[in-house]
Amino acid sequence: MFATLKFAALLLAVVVCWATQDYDYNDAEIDEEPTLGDSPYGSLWPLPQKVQISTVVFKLSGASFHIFDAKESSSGASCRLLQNAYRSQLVYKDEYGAKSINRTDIHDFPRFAHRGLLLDTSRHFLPIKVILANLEAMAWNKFNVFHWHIVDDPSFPYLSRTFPQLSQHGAYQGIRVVPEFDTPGHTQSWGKGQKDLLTPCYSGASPSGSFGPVNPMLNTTYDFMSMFFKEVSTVFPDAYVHLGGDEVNFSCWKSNPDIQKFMEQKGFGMDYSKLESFYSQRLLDIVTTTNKGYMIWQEVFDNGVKADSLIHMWKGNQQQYQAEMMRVTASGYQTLLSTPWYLNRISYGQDWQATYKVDPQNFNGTDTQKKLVIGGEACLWGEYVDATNLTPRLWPRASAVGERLWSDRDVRDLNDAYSRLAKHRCRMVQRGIPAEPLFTGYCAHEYK
Ligand code: CP6
Repeated sequence: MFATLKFAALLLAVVVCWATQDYDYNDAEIDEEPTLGDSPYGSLWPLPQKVQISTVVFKLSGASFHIFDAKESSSGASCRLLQNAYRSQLVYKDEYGAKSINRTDIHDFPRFAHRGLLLDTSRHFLPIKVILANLEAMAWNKFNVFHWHIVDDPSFPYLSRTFPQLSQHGAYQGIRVVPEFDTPGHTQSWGKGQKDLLTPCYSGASPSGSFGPVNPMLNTTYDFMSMFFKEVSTVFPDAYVHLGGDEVNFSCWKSNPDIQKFMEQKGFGMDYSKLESFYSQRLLDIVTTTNKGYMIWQEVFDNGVKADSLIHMWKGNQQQYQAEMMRVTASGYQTLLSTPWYLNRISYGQDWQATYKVDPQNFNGTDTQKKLVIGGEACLWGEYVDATNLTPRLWPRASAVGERLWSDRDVRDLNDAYSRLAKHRCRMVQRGIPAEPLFTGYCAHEYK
């Protein structure tokens, strides 16, 4: 084992022994002033138990240079960690650019087995990213125990599966995660791993080999959904799941003779939206047993499903969605607006302005109805978006939705918003979010 360590540490030493650092600290409070000259150990940290860096330098040629594990080494070629260490650290360039290596002997092991660091996540919220970054830094400093002081007087961020109310009431507010599992349409990917879940489509009298929406006539479908949503309800702590329900294409159901028979039995006639509602109602009943609330796209309401749910608007032009919100709230349902906030749609110009002008409560209805509008969501659908363009397409356009959903309804002066948003966008850029520009110009931080 030490042979392995020895070799790994050798590689490290090779790198650090020539690395020079600028030291810059205030020595006013230090009694004994340390010498600020270079250590013979460069920047090695923590110092190995035994290290001998010789002055013997080997010049390497790419053609003849090979790395072998020590005879006693148990690592072998499969050890990723060492392989990476070899690549990054073994060879350095001298002042003339020649690849070089110092002969170095290191014998290393930890003095103590428990090398811990305590972090406190109760006094302040610590984003996961920050915790992870510090675990990484712990590894650089050879700490091996993260002592997580997770809860205390101020907050309870531990999510207990057994006592979820502890974190529901005791944690600081963060960002809720509402997962959407969209069915019965938009489910082609489910069919690959779950036999008989989707409806086989027919071409004339025989199956065509393609599949349509979830098969609503089989009991196995509902057994599957029961088990699936039971799991989902425990994985995602939020009180809501989004059940989708949009854009169900009836052509496959229509083509299938078994579905046709089922329609007859149920007395649905030729109205396939009744079949869709049959499915939705059973799914909603299943999810109710998991003690979750649910959100659904507006079609489920349009099809007359009766359920205590949150209706999510996404379709139509302004006049159409305003009329729909009037109907939905008149029926007593809570609603969320997304229709005018499809940020996946882009156009040449300052399209944030139209986004900004929207008022989700601007429809014909009583005060009681308006109160049922609990907010909205900006949507960035993914057909034309991946990691390369997501962030600039989203920001600062989503900021306009953010202000509309946060600020008073009277905050709607476009000139004022432009000036603040341009600066806000620069601030995001400065913080590492590549938000696109609103228009021509530059950020103050770019010419400082
Ligand atoms: N996927 C799913 C989508 C869309 C919807 N549902 C969608 C529809 C129209 C536009 C963008 C996205 N891609 N499952 C609608 C809710 Cl413009």
